[in-house]
Amino acid sequence: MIHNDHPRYESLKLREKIVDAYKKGILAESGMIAHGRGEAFDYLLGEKTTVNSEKAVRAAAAALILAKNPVISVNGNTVALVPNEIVILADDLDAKIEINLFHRTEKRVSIIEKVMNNAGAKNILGTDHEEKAKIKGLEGPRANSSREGVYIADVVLVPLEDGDRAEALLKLDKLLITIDLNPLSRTAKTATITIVDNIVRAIPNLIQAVHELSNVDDPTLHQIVNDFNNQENLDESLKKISDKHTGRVKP
Ligand code: PTJ
Repeated sequence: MIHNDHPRYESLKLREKIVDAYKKGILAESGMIAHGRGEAFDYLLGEKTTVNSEKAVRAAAAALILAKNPVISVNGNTVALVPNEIVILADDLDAKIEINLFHRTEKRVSIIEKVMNNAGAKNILGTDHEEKAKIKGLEGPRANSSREGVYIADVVLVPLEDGDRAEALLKLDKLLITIDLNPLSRTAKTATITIVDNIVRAIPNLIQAVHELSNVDDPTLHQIVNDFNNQENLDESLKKISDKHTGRVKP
């Protein structure tokens, strides 16, 4: 039991969720390691949403609203931390949710499907009772995508993704949005829009931004997407880390 006056309360609560998700079979073993890496970057970023993340969230929301076929691809870590929020975001955008696992087993897919259904998802794609289409340039189980989902999507939100799949999806001319606390990761550098923030803050911020931009006209939304420069945004995130820890700016 963690007391809420503990200075690392929020971080410890997330750890608890991650361990619990591992015990329930949602999370891959290496999902815990991935979480630890994210945690380290979150610490360096001050465990708060930065201005850069806000900019990326706005661009991501605009791209998702403009999308004809938006898909949210989920893995174990995403489902461990924000299952309900993913369902809200998908409903607001009329987007599909697809399971795509790096460490895929039939058992994990079915557990994750149940968790998402309990969170209110109506039609989960990427399960084992569905015909798949292969993503060019990828090998292994991650290469299989749902014919109704990622395969035909124009905009894909893939939080905590690995670099290979991000590159393969981008080569298929999809607009790729990721959420990754590590601004140096291959995925962060590859994606069209990278939100450098913890997924537990990024998804609620995205839900809010989608609401705020829902009545904005298409040319303005296109402008928001076009004005966003991912490399510049990542550079600013890195600068924020170094400035923060060399005392150049106040936290
Ligand atoms: O559930 P599976 O089988 O699909 O496996 C998922 C993992 C995450 C294990 C797999 O995709 C993997 O190994 O990912 P990587 O290559 O470790 O990348 C995960 C990235 O997510 C790292 O750059 C972390 O910094 C980042 N990350 C971890 N936790 C969070 C995060 N970013 C945002 N919010 C987090 N909570």
